[in-house]
Amino acid sequence: MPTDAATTSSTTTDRYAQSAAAFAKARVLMPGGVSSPVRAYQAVGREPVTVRCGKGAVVTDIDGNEYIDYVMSYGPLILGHAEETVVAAIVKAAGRGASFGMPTEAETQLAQVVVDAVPSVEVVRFVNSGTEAVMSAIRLARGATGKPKIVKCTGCYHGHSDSLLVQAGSGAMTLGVPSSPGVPESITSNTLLIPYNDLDAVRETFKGNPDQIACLVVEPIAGNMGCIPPAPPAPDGSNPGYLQGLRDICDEFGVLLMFDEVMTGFRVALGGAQALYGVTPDLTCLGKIIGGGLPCAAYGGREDLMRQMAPDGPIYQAGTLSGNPLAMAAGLATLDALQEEGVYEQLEATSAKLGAGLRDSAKSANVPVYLTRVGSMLGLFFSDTPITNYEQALTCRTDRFAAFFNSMLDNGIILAPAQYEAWFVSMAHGEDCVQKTLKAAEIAFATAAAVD
Ligand code: KE4
Repeated sequence: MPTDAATTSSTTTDRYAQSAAAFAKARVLMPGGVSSPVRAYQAVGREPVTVRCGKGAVVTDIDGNEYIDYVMSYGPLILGHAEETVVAAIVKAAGRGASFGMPTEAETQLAQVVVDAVPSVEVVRFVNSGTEAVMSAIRLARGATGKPKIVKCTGCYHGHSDSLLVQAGSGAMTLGVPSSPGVPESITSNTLLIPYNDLDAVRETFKGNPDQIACLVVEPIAGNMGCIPPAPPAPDGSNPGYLQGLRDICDEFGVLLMFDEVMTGFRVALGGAQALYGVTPDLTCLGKIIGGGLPCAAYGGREDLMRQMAPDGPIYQAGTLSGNPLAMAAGLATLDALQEEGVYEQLEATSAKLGAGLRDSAKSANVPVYLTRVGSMLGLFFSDTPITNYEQALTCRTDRFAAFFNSMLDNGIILAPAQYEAWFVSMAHGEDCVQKTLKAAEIAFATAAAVD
């Protein structure tokens, strides 16, 4: 288990010597030394650790430091690192061949699991990343409706395809490039932006663009500006809640509703956020967990829409490694495990204890935080006011987050290195992990509180 850095004798720089050397090499060969920007730790003012291995809830860096991990690869590893049944399934599949470019039964088996679990999905297509899933689903929505415009929420992140890299969350928000250079105005002019959790803005945008909008794409639980749940129904019934409100307004204006459940799919419930909140979109994008840590994502939904994808229909999308046997095997093993009795209850119990402990610890340290949680997805905002959208998220004390992050890392807890990411709890996180995390958090909140 993680060493308690507070008691280690070596200095922190010694503790990370191998990672520092490895990162220096990586930076020579790769932009920022990383394969995805957020991993470069620029938002927390230090160099990243380089990981050697992971097992269960713990990752070990190349200096031998162990960390309880709440990144969990940004969501896929809901069973924990190197889970035995997933590893065995991958090894067995690899022995039969890694890729064929021909149909395999594993694709049909995983498709059946997805169709059975996710309420909106009647037909599904596998791709290799969440970016690809959302990009393809947007093409389908535009092709099926003949309308050019799409609507997205500021702060939501739907991957890095051109149409969607507009006021995007996650790494784009962290690095201050929510709308990236290199994306032509001719493309982004068809992307309309609205604030998250604001139904009036949806209605106004739809009214202002009659018969122009193919779909509205949304993270049903925003997980890329921290974790921001959808606004609940008003107690007096005056407002049906954000997600049901989106469903109603999309129906009123004939706009397709697309849930990007790349992060929430199989995370917050077996059927994702749409099952949890009882709101069914027309199209759904999935990723992360359905690949069990290997590259796999999917888009699916109403059969009348999905049948318009080639080769059934004319809308084109393809991929050499789509539905590859290794990812199918890892995904099947993962989703099989998630169908066991009591899995989501265990995730809920562990996450609730962690969330309550963090809230209490921050209060004891007199550092204002706004903590959110939906199942095993948590958000910890360094803010003294509630955070319900992108504009509010931007007011967070990212300096205090950085201090908190660095103290947690030095004390054996590794988080996503950005205020605008979520925490992920897995089946491998037990009581011992929670207690060690809360012990480290006491120190980290005190450190954050000292940042004026
Ligand atoms: P990928 O292309 O990274 O597989 O998926 C893009 C994507 C789409 N939709 C949602 C809701 C997502 O959260 C993501 C990716 N999430 C980020 C984490 N916030 C990936 C981490 C990274 O980019 O390194």
